[in-house]
Amino acid sequence: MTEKIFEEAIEAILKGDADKAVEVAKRGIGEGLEPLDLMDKGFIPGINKVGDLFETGRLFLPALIYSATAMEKATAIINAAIPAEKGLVSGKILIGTVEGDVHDIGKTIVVALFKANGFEILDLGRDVPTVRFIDEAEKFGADIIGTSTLLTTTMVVQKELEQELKKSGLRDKYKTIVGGAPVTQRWADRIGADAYAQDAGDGVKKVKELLSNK
Ligand code: B1M
Repeated sequence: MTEKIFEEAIEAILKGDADKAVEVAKRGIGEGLEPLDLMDKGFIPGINKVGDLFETGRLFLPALIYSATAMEKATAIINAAIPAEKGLVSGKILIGTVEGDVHDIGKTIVVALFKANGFEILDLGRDVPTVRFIDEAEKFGADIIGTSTLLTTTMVVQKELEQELKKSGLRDKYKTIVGGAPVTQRWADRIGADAYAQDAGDGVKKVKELLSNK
């Protein structure tokens, strides 16, 4: 039963069928599935398959866009259903996808889970210039600046943020966390970020650690 709904989610994303993706997301939540389970075992494997087909030239940009739209709509339903956690920790997190990159599906899942854990979030969206991360962090009074990137070509912008923070004498004022499919712990260490998270759940764990060491 549960396996079937995961398969339906995968298929809806592969077909780029937004109506079906929305219907499956609503049905799954309605049947009491854990929102993040439905995401991790259904919709994410679906969009990953789409990415693989795109990379190997078996699926083209228009189809990728249909699948992405279906994924965005399903993600909005799932994010809204993530339950608030108990034992909340306080902290202000500024987050966005770096300049040059419009991928934001994963980042919005991270934002939803951060919110569910009681953090105060300012989401700057996608394609965010480095200088804006810093200006907004100052205005918001952020504790943590989080950046997401999905393109190997824009990973360097995460490094640019570290450099700009240092240049402006603000590096010690904030903790930084980096994420996104091509990002690794090794990359985080190399650029001097304070933390790396591989998914939304890991992100919550890492920001809690960062805040307790602040
Ligand atoms: Co694009 N795309 N895309 N794409 N796309 C990738 C990333 C790609 C790997 C596909 C491929 O070729 N296999 C490839 C990049 C190759 C590379 O860099 N080496 C690629 C490309 C090439 C492109 C374009 C250049 C295509 C073109 O125009 N020719 C273009 C880029 C435009 C630009 O940004 N300037 C493009 C466009 C698009 C769409 C707009 C169609 C759409 C995005 C829609 C949107 O985001 N609103 C899209 C999509 C959907 C994908 C794939 C298929 C799926 C991405 C996704 O949503 N994954 C992707 C292939 C792939 O990644 N398998 C691909 C699901 C999501 C839940 O996972 O984002 O990894 P993810 O987030 C995870 C973790 O990474 C982590 O937690 C999340 C939840 O678990 N995480 C964080 C993420 N951010 C975090 C931040 C944190 C902590 C954890 O703290 C701050």
